[in-house]
Amino acid sequence: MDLSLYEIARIVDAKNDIRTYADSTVNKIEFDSRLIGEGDLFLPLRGSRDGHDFIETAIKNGAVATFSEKPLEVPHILVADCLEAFQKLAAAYLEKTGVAVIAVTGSNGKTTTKDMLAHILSTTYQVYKTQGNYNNDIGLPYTVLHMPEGTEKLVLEMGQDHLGDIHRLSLLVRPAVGIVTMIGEAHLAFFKNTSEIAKGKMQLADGMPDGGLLVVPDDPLISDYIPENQEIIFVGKDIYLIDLHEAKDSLTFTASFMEDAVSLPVTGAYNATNALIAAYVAKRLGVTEEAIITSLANLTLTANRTQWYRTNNGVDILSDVYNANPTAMRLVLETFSAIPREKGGRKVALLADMKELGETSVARHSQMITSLSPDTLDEVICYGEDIAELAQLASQVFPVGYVYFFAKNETVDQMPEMLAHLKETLGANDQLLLKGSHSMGLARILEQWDM
Ligand code: 2GN
Repeated sequence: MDLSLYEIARIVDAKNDIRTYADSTVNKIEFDSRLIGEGDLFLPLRGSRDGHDFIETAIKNGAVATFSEKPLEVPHILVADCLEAFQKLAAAYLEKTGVAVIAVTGSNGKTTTKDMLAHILSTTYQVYKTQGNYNNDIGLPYTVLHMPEGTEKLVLEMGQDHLGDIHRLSLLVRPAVGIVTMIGEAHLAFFKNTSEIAKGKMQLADGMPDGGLLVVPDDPLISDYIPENQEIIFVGKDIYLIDLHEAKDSLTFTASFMEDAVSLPVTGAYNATNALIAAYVAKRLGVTEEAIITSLANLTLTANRTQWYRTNNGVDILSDVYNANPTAMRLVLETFSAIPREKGGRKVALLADMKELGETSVARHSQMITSLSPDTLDEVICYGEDIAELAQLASQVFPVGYVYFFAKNETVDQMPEMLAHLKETLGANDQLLLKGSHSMGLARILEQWDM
C-alpha cells in the first residue's frame, strides 16, 4: 500500500499531532490482530468485541501504529470513528490511484460473475478483486486498501443485507461499471419483498458517473428503478445467448456481440449468463474477443465462499466457511436467524471451531450463546473442541434433543457421524447454516452431499 503514516493521518484528519512519531510507509492495514505483521497499521473495529482491546496484541505483533478513538501511549491516529476513517482512506486511495472500479451485485451469481470478469480482464490488465465475502462496508475498503501497486482494474463485489447498503457502498467506491446479475432471491432476511431487493440493487447506480455502463437483467422488477444518466444494457435484450449447449462438464454458446462461440468448463445454464455478462464488460473495457474466448476456456472457479447451495433432497445450505472470527460468526448467525422458516421446514445451525483465538478461545466460542435462540433455530450442532462448552450452554437453553456435539480433536474426528446425522434428519424445506474455520473441513459436507 503506497501510503505513509503522515499521509494517512492527513487524509482522515487526525485529531492528534502525528508529528510526535516518526513517519514511515505503512505496509498494510488489518483489523484482525492475528493478521498484523511488521510495519502494519492496526484498525480497531467494533465487532463482537471492541477492537481497542486488541491494540496491545497488534503492537506486539509489529504494528507501527494503530487507529484509535481514544488517546493512547502507543503511536496512534486519533479519530472520532475508526470505521469512517477507514472508509475515507479507501475512497481517497481510489482517487489517488485512479483505478477503474467495476462493481458486481445481485444474488447468487455475483461471486461467479466477479471471478469470471476478473479472470478475463487479467489477460490484458493488472486486476485485483474481492476475496471471500469481503463485500460489505468493512470488506470493500479493506479490498481497496489491499490492492497491489500497479492495479488497473478493481472488480468489487457488493452485498446487501438492508436497503441502502448498496447506495453507501457505491458512493464509497464510485464504480465506472456496474453489474446487477439477477434479482430473484430465495432467502431474504431484512427485505420486505423482491421489489425492495430490486430497488436496493439498482442503487448501484447512485455512485456511478454520468455515462457509466450499467448492466442489468431484463426483469420487470427493476423497471421502476431505471436510472437516467447511465448507459443501460439489458441482459436478455441488448445482449443475449445464442445456441446455448449444456454438456456434462461444459457450456458452449455464442454471445450476441461476438463472432465465435465460447466454451467454458463450467456447468449450469445460469453460468452461461454470468459468462455472457463478464465477456461483454471485458469487451467494453478493451479485451479482444480472442483473449475472452481463450481465458473462458481455461476458467477455474473456486468454491467455498459464502453461498447458498441446495442439495438434491431439497436442503438449503448457507455455507460460510471463509473468515472464522467471533464477529463473522455472530453476524452470519444473526442473518441466518432472521430468515423465515420454509413451510414446515426446520432451521439448523452447525458451528465449528474458530482457530487461533489464543488463551481466551473457549470463552470466545461460548459467548456465541447470546446469538442462539430456540425461537429462531430448531437445532444447534457444534463440531470441534473449543466449541464443546458452547454445546453445553446451548443444551441448557434449547429443548432436550435439539443440541448435538460432534468431536474433532487430536485423536478423534466425528465428521462421518455428523454427516450421517445431517443426511438422515434433513430434507426438503430445511435450512442449514455451516460456519467455522476453513481448517475444520466443513467444505467436506458440501462435497459429500449430492447437489
Ligand atoms: O464479518 S467479518 O469477518 N467481515 C470482514 C470484512 O468483510 C466482511 C465480513 C468482521 C470481522 C467484521 Cl464485519 C467486523 C469485525 Cl470487527 C471482524 C473481526 O475481525 N472481529 C474479530 C474479533 C472479534 N470479536 S477478529 C478477532 C481476532 N482476535 C479475537 C477476537 C476477534 C484474535 C485474538 C485472539 C486472542 C487474543 C488476541 C486476539 C489474545 N490476546 N488472547 N490472549 N491475549
